[in-house]
Amino acid sequence: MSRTLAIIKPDAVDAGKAGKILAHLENAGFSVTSLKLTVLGRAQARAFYAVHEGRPFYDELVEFMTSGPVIPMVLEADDAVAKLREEIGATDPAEAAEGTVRKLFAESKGKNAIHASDSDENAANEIAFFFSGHERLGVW
Ligand code: FUP
Repeated sequence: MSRTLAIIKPDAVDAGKAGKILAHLENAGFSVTSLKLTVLGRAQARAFYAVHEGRPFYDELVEFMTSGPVIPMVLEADDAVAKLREEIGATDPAEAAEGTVRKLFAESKGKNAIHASDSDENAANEIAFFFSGHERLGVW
């Protein structure tokens, strides 16, 4: 078993799709081991996406990710990082495979419903970014 971080993004939360996305992920075989609803501040969003700083979509991405509540969660499964990347589909929903979260629930490449960590190292850092101490199941 391993863990990864997912974030249901503001477009999906605002559209009332969070429950359906959560059910989709549970049906796909993930266990939710931490979860919260929160709002990202500007500095937090900039730091979370620091790897994209300087790219043309960066400011819009930060603006979008701070535009409303997000739902970060820790998901556990065998090979969780790769499994979740497969379940969410391509960044642009127009290119995402049938049955993936982005194909089913995303609006556009920018407003694409869900984030998923792309490596075990990033998963560990991103989990620590959102959840600390007793918020991380198995840590207390
Ligand atoms: P992904 O790992 O699929 O979430 O995609 P990236 O890490 O490449 O990009 C992070 C986020 O930046 C995407 F979810 C949406 C946004 N983005 C754009 O808006 N336009 C782009 O061309 C690329 C990414």
